[in-house]
Amino acid sequence: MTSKTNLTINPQRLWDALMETAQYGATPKGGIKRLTVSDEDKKVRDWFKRECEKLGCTVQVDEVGNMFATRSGRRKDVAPIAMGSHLDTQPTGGKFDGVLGVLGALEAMRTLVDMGYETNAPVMIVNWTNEEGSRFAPAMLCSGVYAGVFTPEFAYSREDRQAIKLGDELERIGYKGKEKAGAIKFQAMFELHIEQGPILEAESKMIGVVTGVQGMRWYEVTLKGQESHTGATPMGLRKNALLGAARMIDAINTVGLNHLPGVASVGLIENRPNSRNVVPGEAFFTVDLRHPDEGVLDLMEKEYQEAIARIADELRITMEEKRIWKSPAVKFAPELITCVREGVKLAGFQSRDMASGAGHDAAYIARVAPTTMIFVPCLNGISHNEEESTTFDECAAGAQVLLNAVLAHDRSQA
Ligand code: HGY
Ligand code: MN
Ligand code: MN
Repeated sequence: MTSKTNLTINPQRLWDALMETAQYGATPKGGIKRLTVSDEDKKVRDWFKRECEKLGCTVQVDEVGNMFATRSGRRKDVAPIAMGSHLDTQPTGGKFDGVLGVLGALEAMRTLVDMGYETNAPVMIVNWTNEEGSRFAPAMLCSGVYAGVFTPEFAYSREDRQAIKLGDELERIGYKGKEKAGAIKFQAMFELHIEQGPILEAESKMIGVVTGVQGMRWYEVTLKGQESHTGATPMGLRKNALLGAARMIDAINTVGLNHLPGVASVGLIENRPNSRNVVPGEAFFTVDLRHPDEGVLDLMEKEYQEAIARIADELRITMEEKRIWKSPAVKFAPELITCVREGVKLAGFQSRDMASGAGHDAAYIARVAPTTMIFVPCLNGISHNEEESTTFDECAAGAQVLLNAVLAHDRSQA
């Protein structure tokens, strides 16, 4: 067994794994549509399980489908050091969001095995179920179950827009495991992820040393007006739900502009009956508010709720609004951030500290174990887009720093 401290990952093998798994849910535009617990997700989970077992890892699955692949270390009496992220994607997702974190961890594990390197603590890779929250809201749902934020029953009950339940889908694809959520322990978690924003690229930095995640809140709004004939209903007598949604969407955008660097977005909208010559009687849309400061988020929430109530009143439509998710701002573990800094230095990359604009499983895991993240750039900061692109060298840099950081933490615990 060697005990060198600067093991080198295999960049080509990592790239090949990224391209090989991109076939599961590949889209004509070069992205990935691998919605959580879909058939495509099952295929990539099966692939991931096989690859980890080939390395001699034990693979466990918990009751909400979270996957844990563990390689033993010298010590049997200490909890593993984990590297985790997610394999599910947005409907028009890219090849790297989440995937780089899981496959970068696999590459780190493959390197340890290749080099016959025995760590002090066991090392683990985690694939968290339903990070995206696109098919089943909210996001980071099953790392949230692991962290005790949601119950397994709540997760099972979540329905997609076709009223299919997450619990039934987990059963159907064979990933409703027998381990209790939260029962499989680890002493720390590092998450490698693409930045999904433009900062690292703009500053020509290879690595983001992530210090925390901003606060995030999701809401659902249902508007009810009156369906009527577009030709025979005078403008002044209409109760137009879609017009209400349009004005509210603009008002929500203004809330974001009034609280920079906060953000406010509407991403999903449904219009009923969606017929070209019917004044829309009903509209449904989702709201996503984020800011690093919880106090400002409270203000944004109040302003948005007041604005939509005023608009509903003006247009004589009814409005139902509810918050379905609140993930408070999170700070990561200083001792793990130090390991990332060591990992960056050993690898010889330029880096900068930054908070994460996007949500990640690490935000919930930080509640139950020391956690931190490592970012690499993505082209033009574009993500949640089939054109999402991170280079061969950037992927390799991230995986190398991930391995270095894990080994630095392992040595600090020895
Ligand atoms: O919404 C998010 O920030 C994450 O991509 N699920
Ligand atoms: Mn992600
Ligand atoms: Mn994402």
